[in-house]
Amino acid sequence: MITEKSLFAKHVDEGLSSTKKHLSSMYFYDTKGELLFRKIMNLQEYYLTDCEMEILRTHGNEIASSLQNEYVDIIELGAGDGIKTKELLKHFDFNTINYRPIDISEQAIRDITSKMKEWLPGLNVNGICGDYFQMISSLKSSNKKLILFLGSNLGNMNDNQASNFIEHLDKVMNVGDSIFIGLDLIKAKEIVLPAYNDDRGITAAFNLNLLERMNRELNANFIIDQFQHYATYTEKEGIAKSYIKSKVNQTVYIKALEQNYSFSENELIHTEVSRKYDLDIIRKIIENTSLKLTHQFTDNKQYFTNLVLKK
Ligand code: AVJ
Repeated sequence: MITEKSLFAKHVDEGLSSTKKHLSSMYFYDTKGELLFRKIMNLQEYYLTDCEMEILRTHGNEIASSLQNEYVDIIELGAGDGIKTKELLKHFDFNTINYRPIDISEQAIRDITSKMKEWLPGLNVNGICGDYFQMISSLKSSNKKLILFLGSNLGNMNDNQASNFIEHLDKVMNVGDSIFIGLDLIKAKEIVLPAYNDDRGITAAFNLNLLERMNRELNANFIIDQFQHYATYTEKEGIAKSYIKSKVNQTVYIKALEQNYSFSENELIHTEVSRKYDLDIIRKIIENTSLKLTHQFTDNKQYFTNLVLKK
C-alpha cells in the first residue's frame, strides 16, 4: 500500500503515464547527478562555463561596481559549484554584502558555503536548500537585492514558464534591485549539439542517471543499458532537447508506485529543454515586468551573454 507518495514519485507517474513521456530536469541533481553536472561544466564541449567565466573575468569589476551602491543581499539561484560566482563576488565590499546561495542540492549548498568562506575570507554566506521556484516568496524583504541567475539556468524553462518566473521575481523586488542573468545565445548546431552529447558520454550518464535515481529511490527495475541518451538542437528556434530513448520494447516495474510502465522500441522520454536566446526573445520574456535591460556583456566569440535587468 502506498501511504504517502513523494513528489518525485508523483511526477514520475504523471510523466511516464502520459502519451508523450517526460520527466523533469529538476530531478537530475541528486548526489550522483550533481557530480556528473560538475564534470559536464569542465567538458571541453560544454562551452557555456568557459564563456561565462571569460565574461566575469574580463568585466567582473565593472559589473560589480554597476551593481553595488549600498548594503545588498546577493541571492544566487541554482548556485552550483560557485567558481564563476567567486569571480564576481571578489569585486564586492564584503562588509556590505550578504551572499545567499539557493540550490536544490543539499550537497551543493554545503560545498559552496565552505568553499566561499575559504576563497573569500570575510564574506557572509547564508545558504538555503530548496527548489528556487518555492523559495521566491521567502525572498521578499526590504533589503536591497541582487539576484544572480547564472549558467543559462533559465534555459530549462520554456518561454512561458520563463516569463512567469521573471514576473514572480519582479514582484519580490524593490525599485533599484537587479537581476544579473547569464544566458546562452543562439548559435550553430555544430557548436551547441556536442555540448549536449559529449564524446566521453558524461552527458549521457547525467541524463540516464534519472533512471538510476528511480531505481534507487522508487525501487524501479530499469535496466540502464536498454536505454540511451538522445539530444537534438534546432538552430532556427534555438532549443536543445534531451531525451532518453528505449532501445527495445520493454516493461519496467516501479515498486513505489506499484505500477508497470511500458516502453516501445525507440520511444522517447523527454527529459530537458535547454533554451538558447537572442535579445528579442529576452525582451519578450520581460515585457510584462517592470524590469529594464541596463547592461549587456558578451564573450569574444559571442556565444554567451550576461545581462543586468534592473527594477
Ligand atoms: C544547468 C540547465 C544550464 O541546460 O545547459 C548540461 C544543464 N544539461 N548538460 C544546460 C545541462 C545537460 C544545463 N543548465
